[in-house]
Amino acid sequence: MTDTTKKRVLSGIQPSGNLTIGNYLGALLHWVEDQAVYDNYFCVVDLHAITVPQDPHELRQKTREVSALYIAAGLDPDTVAIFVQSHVPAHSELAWILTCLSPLGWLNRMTQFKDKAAKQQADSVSAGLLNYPTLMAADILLYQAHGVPVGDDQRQHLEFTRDLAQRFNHLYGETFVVPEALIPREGARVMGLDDPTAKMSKSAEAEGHAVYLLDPPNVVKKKIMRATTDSGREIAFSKDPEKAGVNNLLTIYQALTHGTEAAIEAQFEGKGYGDLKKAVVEVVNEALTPLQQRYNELMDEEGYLEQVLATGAERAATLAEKTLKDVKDRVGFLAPAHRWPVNGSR
Ligand code: AQP
Repeated sequence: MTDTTKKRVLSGIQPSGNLTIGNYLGALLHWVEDQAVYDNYFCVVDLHAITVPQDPHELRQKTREVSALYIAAGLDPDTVAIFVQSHVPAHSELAWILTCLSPLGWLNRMTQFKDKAAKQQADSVSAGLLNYPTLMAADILLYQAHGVPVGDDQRQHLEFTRDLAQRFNHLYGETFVVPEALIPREGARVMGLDDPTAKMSKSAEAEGHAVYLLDPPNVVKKKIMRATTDSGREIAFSKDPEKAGVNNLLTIYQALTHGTEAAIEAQFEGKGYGDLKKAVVEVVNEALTPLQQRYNELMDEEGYLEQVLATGAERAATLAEKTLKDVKDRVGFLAPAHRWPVNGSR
């Protein structure tokens, strides 16, 4: 049931690869920690995933995997709506309407588009990749979400969503809640272990780049112990690009232990980078072991995930359809007089 006494949040993750501890620390962990505070809607954004090429079999498999990881991480499916984006057609419908209101200049400025487009041949970049932020705006605005808990890399897309909501409200009258980005203080930008100047990303292919949520403890250990650091000795939070590797390890440690910067620096005073890495391995495995256990149990329970996703989509669609109906009315679409006959019966 929708809880009208609480502020609403919506967020999602693309089933475009193996979820990383970046996705966990920047997003999922905070969804779980704050789920009692909000009225929660969390989707697996498969429509977003196809903005770059995906293997169909793998996409289906990853969609189940990411859904199960939401629950394994601690989201309670009895109170939180967990659903697959493409199961609620209103996302695509509102996205088209908003596409027609999105200035090309705004879309062309998005750094994620520029980064992802640069990794592909110019003539194979899809219009979907350019329109990614419009679809994301539709996801959020459909649910009249007050807050969107995301990592720092999504800040610009949130600004875009706010601008678009204000534009629509200005043109057609107050329709959408203008949402706030809820970016965590700790873990908002986890960097690659192999290259701490680049964001940790599930679609990056280099070995040792990311710790995945389903990595076994020995793999976690190997990846973290090999993380790039520098030739110095000082263990301190720092914005110096030379110290980005150590800063990244400290960031991961802080996001999982919630200590202050000063307390963590004091804890590692006089110790070496090897000690820091061992401590990070320990806290990461402490978080991942129970999550993986629950994940395996869920995947063994036949039909459970499907039932959670069906209930979640039903709950989401009720809310989404209401907003979409209002939007269609405001832009001037003629309301259908009746529903099309089902099964060919007239
Ligand atoms: N490195 C990160 N640090 C903190 N937060 C992160 N997020 C992603 N990477 C980091 C947050 O995870 C959520 C889901 O992201 P997404 O799957 O929708 O897309 P993304 O931001 O593009 O994440 P990836 O892992 O880099 O995916 P690919 O490689 O498929 O593009 C978001 O809240 C994001 O901020």
